[in-house]
Amino acid sequence: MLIKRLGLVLLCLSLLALPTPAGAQEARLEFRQWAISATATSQYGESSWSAMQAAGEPDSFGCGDYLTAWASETSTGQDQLTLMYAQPVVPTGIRILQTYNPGAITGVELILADGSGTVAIPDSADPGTECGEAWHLDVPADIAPVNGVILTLDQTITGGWNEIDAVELIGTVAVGDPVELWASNAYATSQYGNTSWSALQVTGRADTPECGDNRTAWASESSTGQDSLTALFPYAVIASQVDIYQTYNPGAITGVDLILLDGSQAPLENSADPGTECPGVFSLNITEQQPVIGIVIHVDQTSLNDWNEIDAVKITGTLSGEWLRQWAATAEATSAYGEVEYGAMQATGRPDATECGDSSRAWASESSTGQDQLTVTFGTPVIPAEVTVYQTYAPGAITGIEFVLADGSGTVPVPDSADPNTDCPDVFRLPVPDGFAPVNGVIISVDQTITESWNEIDAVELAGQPVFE
Ligand SMILES: [Ca+2]
Ligand SMILES: [Ca+2]
Ligand SMILES: [Ca+2]
Repeated sequence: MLIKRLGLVLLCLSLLALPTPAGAQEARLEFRQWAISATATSQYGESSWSAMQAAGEPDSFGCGDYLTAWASETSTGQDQLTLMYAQPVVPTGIRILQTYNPGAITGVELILADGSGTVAIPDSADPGTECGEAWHLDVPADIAPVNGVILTLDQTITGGWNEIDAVELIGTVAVGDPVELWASNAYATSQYGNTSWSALQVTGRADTPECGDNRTAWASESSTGQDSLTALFPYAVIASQVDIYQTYNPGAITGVDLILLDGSQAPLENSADPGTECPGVFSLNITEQQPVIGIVIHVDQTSLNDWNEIDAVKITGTLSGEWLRQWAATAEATSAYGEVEYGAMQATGRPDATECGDSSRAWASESSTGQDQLTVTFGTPVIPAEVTVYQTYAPGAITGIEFVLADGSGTVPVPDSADPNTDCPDVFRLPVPDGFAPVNGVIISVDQTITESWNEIDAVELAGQPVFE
């Protein structure tokens, strides 16, 4: 017995002493982000068409001269647009959204996060992107972490303003790396509206700079409500701090729970708001060294008699690598009502048609009584734990959900995955039983002879344990 134990100890010691095997990759996860700031050698306006219009998520849909995109001072300018990002990543790609006269970008550079300079991407002139479409530029492997992108434009080529709406930096972050994450999904026991003041207003970066009643923050249905707001993060984090951005009547938060990997909730001690300024950030330190996937904020507005509005939630810590949630990256369908509007691609990305109603930003099939399938795929394969389908018109037609196996070997149905709910809008949350192999796609079957109307789908989210290559 003693010899066996000694052997085990020796084995452990020798394992510790072993160098990392050649070719072994550290566990890395894809990380996508929009710029947090932007500057340019010139801009058409201080606010409209300014460089900052190229920061943040896309907000100029289609092709045209939009004041929500950056434009240089002159239509034939030779200019540079520089975008900065919060999270340093090992880059894998850049997505550039141009809304007017594409064709002037002559080169793209990346800014190294350690401040040591820039790296030019070879062959990075615009290959001829259609106006209003995204240009995905692959980045050579083995570039050090970057946190900025520089676009060089020569608009003597286009003879017109090459307007840029948004630039997404795609890269990877290693498990154990420090991260700051904003909530990527949220729901609440009640909300004042389906779009304005909805729980989804808590997702993304803080965007409500002033104290006041603002539709870009979550508010409960009643000004005296006792409610809880659940904010979910895109990755599991070994958290050190949670920040709750409050923009109206702080003081109603009675407690905060952490959501752990198994979905259980752990109350944080001393997590009632002691009195944050308005606007203000209520920061909570976290000492538990375990992965956190979300938080639940409890508010009691009875004594306040007014809405305690919450704008955003941020978590700080290190990437744990045990959980992620992601919106669909690509989509196709057996039919669609339009190629772009109502097209399958309208079901990708985060929800953007949250009001109940017929929206061209959601997928709709060709016929209102069609039996159709929508197939969406995701960037990172996961062992699935939860699927969420955002429906914005005539819910009730989803008859079942299947997974697409990541190894390409086929599809597997999810048991009891019909959504007979006809509330509109409907967020269909489907917990997935254990035991599935890694998946990277979801197939949603609809039978609209049930609803006799278009069961429009705005967004699809897949959550689970990521699988590393
Ligand atoms: Ca923009
Ligand atoms: Ca907000
Ligand atoms: Ca959509």
